[in-house]
Amino acid sequence: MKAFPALARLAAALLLALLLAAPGLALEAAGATTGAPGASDKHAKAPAPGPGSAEPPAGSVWTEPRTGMIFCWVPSGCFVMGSPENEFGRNLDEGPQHEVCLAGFWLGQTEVTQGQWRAIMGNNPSLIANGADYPVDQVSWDMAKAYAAALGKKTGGGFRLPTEAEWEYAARAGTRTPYAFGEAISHDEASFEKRYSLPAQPAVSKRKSRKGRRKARTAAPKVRIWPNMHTNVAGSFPANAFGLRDMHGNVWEWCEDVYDARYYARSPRENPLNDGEGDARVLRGGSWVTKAETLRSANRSRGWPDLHTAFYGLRLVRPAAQPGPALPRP
Ligand SMILES: [Ca+2]
Ligand SMILES: [Ca+2]
Repeated sequence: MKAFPALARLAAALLLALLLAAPGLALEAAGATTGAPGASDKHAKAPAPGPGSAEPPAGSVWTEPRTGMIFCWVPSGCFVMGSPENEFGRNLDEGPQHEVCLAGFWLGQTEVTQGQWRAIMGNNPSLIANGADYPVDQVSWDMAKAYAAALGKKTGGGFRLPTEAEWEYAARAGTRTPYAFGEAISHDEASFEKRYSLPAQPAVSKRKSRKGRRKARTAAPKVRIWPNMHTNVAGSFPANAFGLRDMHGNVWEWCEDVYDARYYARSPRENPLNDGEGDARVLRGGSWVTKAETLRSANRSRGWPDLHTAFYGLRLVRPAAQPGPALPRP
């Protein structure tokens, strides 16, 4: 220490005093030497395709030979998932908005049709059984999973439901507006808000007066038929920038994820999939009977896995031969 020059000792003392006087500077200095984790990859690109597996060109399509099901290539990329707080019809579970990056995948151009369902399962569960080209309805999440597995078994390919993030990325197709077609959606662009009425059920409350109960019992059902109760032929409406049709409306589409209203606050940036605790599964895109705001790209809904209604259908993913979400085996 005796050899340590006085000038250097003075400089070291001055530097120490400076660091103590300015804790922010000390923190920054520490960060600069250790490297804050995650800071350097903040603006990284989407997960790169595996070695030697170049992505198909944008706009590529592939047809599954047995069912004729057409798949559109959805290229790798990043997007902002969720909706801004001022979006009309927004629910709290659409936030916080966060960046998500996905590996590319093939996604059904349309919802699975009744003909495509029958070709693999030998039946048609649809309530609105208007023809082979209409989307299959009355499909539960369990049934959708079984269809994906059966198609894979019969054709030797792997098929699955989209993750919730894949679904929203595909629905947006590069847009940040509520719909892929802009700020609003019209009946020339999607199947929604069709009116139907169930026969009126006498709803008698125990708290009602005797007169009220008698009136309810004798009231004639207001509507005996379900007017306009139908889906549209799959693919009737314009495609989005990825070539996909009916992401907005027609039938709700099941996703793989367990529904969790708070998932966005903790979901990973790359290829998120909520396979955690919970029973309800995610439904996306609204249906032929729901309001325009339910069709928004960011809207999230849910259903029990065995619930099947005339509003629920599906669309399939054919995984690319490259790293993607680790999904449970069917
Ligand atoms: Ca749909
Ligand atoms: Ca919702």
